[in-house]
Amino acid sequence: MKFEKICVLGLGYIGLPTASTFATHGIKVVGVDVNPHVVETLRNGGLHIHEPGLRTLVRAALESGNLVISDRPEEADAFIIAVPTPFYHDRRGEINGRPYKLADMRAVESAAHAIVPYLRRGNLVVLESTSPPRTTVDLVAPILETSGLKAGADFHLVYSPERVLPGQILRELIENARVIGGVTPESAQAGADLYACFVTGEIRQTDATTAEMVKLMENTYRDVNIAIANEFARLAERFGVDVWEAIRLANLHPRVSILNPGPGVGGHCISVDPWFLVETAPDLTHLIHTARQVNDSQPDFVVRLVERALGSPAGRRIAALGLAYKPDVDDLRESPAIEVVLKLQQAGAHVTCYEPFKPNADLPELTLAPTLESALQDAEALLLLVRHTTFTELKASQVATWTPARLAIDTVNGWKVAEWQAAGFRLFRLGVGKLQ
Ligand code: SAJ
Repeated sequence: MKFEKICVLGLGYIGLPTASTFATHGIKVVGVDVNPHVVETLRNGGLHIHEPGLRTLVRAALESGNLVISDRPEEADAFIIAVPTPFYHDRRGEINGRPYKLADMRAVESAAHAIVPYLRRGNLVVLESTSPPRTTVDLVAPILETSGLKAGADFHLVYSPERVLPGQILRELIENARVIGGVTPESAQAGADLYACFVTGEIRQTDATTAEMVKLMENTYRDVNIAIANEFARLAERFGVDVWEAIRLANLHPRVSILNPGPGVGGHCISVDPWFLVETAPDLTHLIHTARQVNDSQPDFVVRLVERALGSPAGRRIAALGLAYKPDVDDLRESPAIEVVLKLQQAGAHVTCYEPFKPNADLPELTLAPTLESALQDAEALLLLVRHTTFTELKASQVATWTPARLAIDTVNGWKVAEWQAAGFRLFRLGVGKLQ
């Protein structure tokens, strides 16, 4: 199938890079967002999100004339839905007394409804948003079929998950393998034809529900792997073992690859997607549910670590280093670091935070310092929460000149014990649990 014009609904972390990449590969793209601020910002040459290389890409797409920004769809050969699928904050399911989160699919529903007036025979519709299994066939197809056209017969319908890593989106969008799940083999072929326009990774065709499962399995596998690393960290502290050393040694085994413990799992993917499986089959997802609970409780574990290192946090002055959900990104969504800080504040600590990627973040509940030096100047203890390169490359001897603190609590194995000891610091590390 040939594509001259497509419409991308949702211009966030996935939709905007996707729309821009199609545009720079010669396809006319209408990028649609329902948020007037997003439309306005992009039309004025601005950017509402941060991702390395994105500014240049969006500019090239707009300047080529192939990308236009709009608040509503238009007739096109293909429609791509790339809207958020968060979970409800005010609604919960429950199984055997254990609560679980519920997916909020309203943005997908309204994007599908928005396509209906423009849907024509022979069109392709792609859902990219991470969704519970069967969403394409049970939720999206029936909405699109209110047009009078039948999915798989009159128009093609596929699910194709995005799998890009924040921080490396532009490269991974092109190079990663792409899974295309069609409601019919012909739909899958149409989807494969579309992405072949820029994807250099392998393109594999399957059915829509398998493609949905694949996406959820990938992120769930990672969540469970991190949960076991976090549980290993707790065990290591109990047994007087250094978990980082133990994991390094275990990973020498050719069939073992344990991920890293830390202050918890954040972001809008790994901490969200496993719930889509729990919600749709709560009776079959005991392990997945438990892994989520382990990772969600990790900020509490860090607070207890701080208490063991410092005594009661009440009245203590702590400098928290890093607020992003993971290293070397500016994204603060669902960040465990922020949760740790809020919990310490609730326990009475005075926490000054420094986030190098967003020193002026709009976080009214937190105290943010504009520079690292100012965050450290009155601190009694340093608390490393994110393994940003700027933090791991700090010279301990230099830090010692900026702060009266001589205690450093490291939750991400970012600092070398010998170097910090030589600079006069004692280190208290997560997964070790004693002064070093
Ligand atoms: N984390 C750990 N320990 C680790 C690795 C990560 O605690 O060893 C934490 C991070 O600090 C962060 C969270 O997990 O808080 C998630 O970070 P991440 O880098 O594992 O993943 P995301 O959420 O940035 O991106 C994931 C990726 N999925 C997989 O690697 C299977 C990405 O490819 C997906 O496209 C993305 O989710 C998504 O959009 O679904």
